[in-house]
Order: sequence, then structure tokens, then C-alpha cells
Amino acid sequence: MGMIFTTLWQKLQRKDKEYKIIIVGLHNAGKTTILYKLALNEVIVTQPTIGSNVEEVSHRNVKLQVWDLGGQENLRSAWDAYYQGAEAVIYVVDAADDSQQSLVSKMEFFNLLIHNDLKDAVILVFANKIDLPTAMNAAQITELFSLHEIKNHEWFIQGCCALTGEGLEDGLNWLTSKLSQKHKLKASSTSGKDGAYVTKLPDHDKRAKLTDLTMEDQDPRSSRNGKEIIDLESSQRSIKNKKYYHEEEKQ
Ligand SMILES: Nc1nc2c(ncn2[C@@H]2O[C@H](COP(=O)(O)OP(=O)(O)OP(=O)(O)O)[C@@H](O)[C@H]2O)c(=O)[nH]1
Ligand SMILES: [Mg+2]
Repeated sequence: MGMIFTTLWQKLQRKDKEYKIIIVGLHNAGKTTILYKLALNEVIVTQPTIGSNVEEVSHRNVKLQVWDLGGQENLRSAWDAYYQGAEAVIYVVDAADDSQQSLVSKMEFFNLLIHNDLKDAVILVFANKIDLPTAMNAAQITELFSLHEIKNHEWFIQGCCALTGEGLEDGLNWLTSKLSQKHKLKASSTSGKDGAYVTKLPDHDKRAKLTDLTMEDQDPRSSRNGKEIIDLESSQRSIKNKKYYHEEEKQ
């Protein structure tokens, strides 16, 4: 009897579940174009986003509430206001961007990976604008962004073209299957074997220590002071520190 209630409860939960997703990346990367291609299957004429756009997207019966955030430099410090409750990040890279911009993008990417509000988020990287002749492919972006260094998030990279839609579905297939898996796991870990529900709260106190890094480490822009210094090393150190704490915690 307990099992029947558990299954029913899980089905009901799954039906109503809407996952919050954020789309971030530098200005002009193609985030808004991607959002509306996904939501309306149309290529719209975009303006630089000031603030955010939000749309509901349904993919393979999984409902997503997708927030697209403006990527201009003065808007990026406001991204974290949207992080809370986000279960996935779609990070859009302009694969045809010059190397300087790619490094800035990498820095912003690392900044969000270490944010406490995104510690459980899965990460989909869209290497957009693959239609352009100068675009790097997904393997090159993987290398440039050191994606294999990421140990604390599940991630996937997909080359895409927001104008034709190429690659978008493949990316969303990965994303929605990861989200569904996580939801099932969570549902089974919060339900007791006999049908009684046990609420298992995340260990926030312990987790907070994982990001016990100096603000300077976390904000590479702090070293800028008029110079175009992108402190990637410090971002990478932060990731490694975090990894180290994780491993220490497990022992
Ligand atoms: N060639 C090509 N152009 C694209 C692609 N995706 C988007 N664009 C173009 O890139 C420009 C910027 O696209 P947006 O979607 O506005 O970029 P954004 O990332 O939302 O920019 P912000 O709102 O400023 O952060 C537009 O002119 C798009 O038409 C693509 O896959 N290929
Ligand atoms: Mg936009």
C-alpha cells in the first residue's frame, strides 16, 4: 500500500514540476535568439537584453521556466540575483568570438560554477554560431574552457546554430534527461520505504565551507583597476580549492 502511494506521489510531483533554468553568457552570444527559437521555434530580431526575458519551454514533456539574462558587462554582476532555485545553467559561448572575449567568457563561466546557489545545477554549454566560418568547434571550446577540470557539476557541451536550430534539440535532450534523473533520485531519497516521507534537508552549513574563498579569489575583476587583466588563474585556483575541500569533506 505504501509503495502505491509513493509511486502515485512521485508521478504527481513529476507532472507539476517546472524546472528553473538560466541562460547566461556574454552579450551578443545569442542567448535571446536561442530562447525564442526554443520557445516559439522562430528567429526573432533581437535587441541587447537589459535585465531578463522569461519563457516557458516544454521539451519531451519536461517543463522548463527559462530565464535569459542580459550579458553586457554592467549587467553581469546582477546575474546572481537569478541563481536561487535554478536547477540548470545554459551557458552560451559565441564560438566565433575573438580570443580576448573568449577569455572573459571563461572567467564569467568559472565565476558561476563556484557560486553557492548553483552548487547542484547541471551545466549545458552551447557553443553557438557554428555556422560562421571562424567558429571553433565543441572540442576546441572544451579545451579553451578547461571543461574537463569541472568535477562538481555535471556538464555537457553542444555546438549549435540558433538561427537554424541545429544542435539545440540535442542539448535540451541531455538537459531534460539529467533533470528528470535528478528529480527521480531526489524523490526516492525523500520517501521512506513504507510510504512515510522523510524530508532530508541539505547540509547547508557544511556546504557553505566549500566556498570559503576570499572575495578576491571569487571575483577576478577585482584585480582589473583600469588594466585589462583577466585573472583566470585565480578562477581556476578557486575551482581547484573547491575540489580539494570536497575531497577533504568526503574523508
Ligand atoms: N550567425 C549567427 N548569428 C547568430 C546566431 N545566434 C544569434 N546570432 C546573432 O547574434 C546577435 C546577438 O544575438 P542575441 O540573441 O541578441 O544575443 P544575446 O546573447 O541575447 O545578447 P545580450 O542580450 O546583449 O546579452 C543577433 O544579431 C543574432 O541574430 C547564430 O547561431 N549564428
Ligand atoms: Mg539577449
